[in-house]
Amino acid sequence: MSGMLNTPAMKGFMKTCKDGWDQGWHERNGGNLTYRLTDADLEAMRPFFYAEPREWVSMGVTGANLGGSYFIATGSGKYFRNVELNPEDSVCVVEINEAGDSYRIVWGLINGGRPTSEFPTHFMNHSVRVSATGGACRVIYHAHTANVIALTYVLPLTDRDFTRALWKSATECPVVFPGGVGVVPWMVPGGADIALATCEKMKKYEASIWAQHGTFVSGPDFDTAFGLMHTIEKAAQIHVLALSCGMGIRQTIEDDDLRAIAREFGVDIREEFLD
Ligand code: 2HA
Ligand code: ZN
Repeated sequence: MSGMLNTPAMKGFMKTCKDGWDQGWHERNGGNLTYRLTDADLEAMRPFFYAEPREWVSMGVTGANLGGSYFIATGSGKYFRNVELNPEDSVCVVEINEAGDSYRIVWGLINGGRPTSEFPTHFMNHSVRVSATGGACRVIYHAHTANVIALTYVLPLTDRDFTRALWKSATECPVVFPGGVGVVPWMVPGGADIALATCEKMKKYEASIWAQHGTFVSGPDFDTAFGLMHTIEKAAQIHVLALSCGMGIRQTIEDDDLRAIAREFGVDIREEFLD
């Protein structure tokens, strides 16, 4: 087991869970994380897979471009707090069948259980992001970010309104997410509807806000995905703090300032969101 836990992918996965817990984003069993293995990850991990994988489980969704891939996933009902303390009980590695419509557990969840309740959502969004990024996307991360959630009670629930509020809340934001963020209206978690609605947004954006629920981000590696989550949540916190002063917004980063940042840093800011 210790060999498995020393593989770079598993170390990165456990660190990300701990970092998210330390941020206060994962009360109880809140949030979920999945990572698509590289060939090198698979080679390093395969010796530790169980001799007998569990049975195939149909996902009810298909990601043809992910047939034959492997993921590390947090377990349904498992706590981020416990991932580092008891990884073999808290997370699993799953193999996807060639058709891309079923998984089976090849390691982890030793006391039983299934991958995260949001696994179909993660899986479909991996499929979308793998297409959108030419194969670069490997991480999908969902967290219960309090300040982002708070803003979904007071800002209009549009991609444009949220993106502009976040971009203008901290100077680095347009550099970190020049493409902006999508907003998914309140929906029942864990179901096909929220999966499909999120996929529509993630065709266009690296990150989406789930109204009254949290944030959903993607990225090529753990640091980039976590950094995106952290940057969005910190921007939301600054906006909440500024509004909480109760004196309105007196001055902000203007649209031409955003254009100037994008020019200076060589990023392609989503011009349709600028006035
Ligand atoms: O409990 O966060 O969205 C896991 C979740 C579901
Ligand atoms: Zn959630």
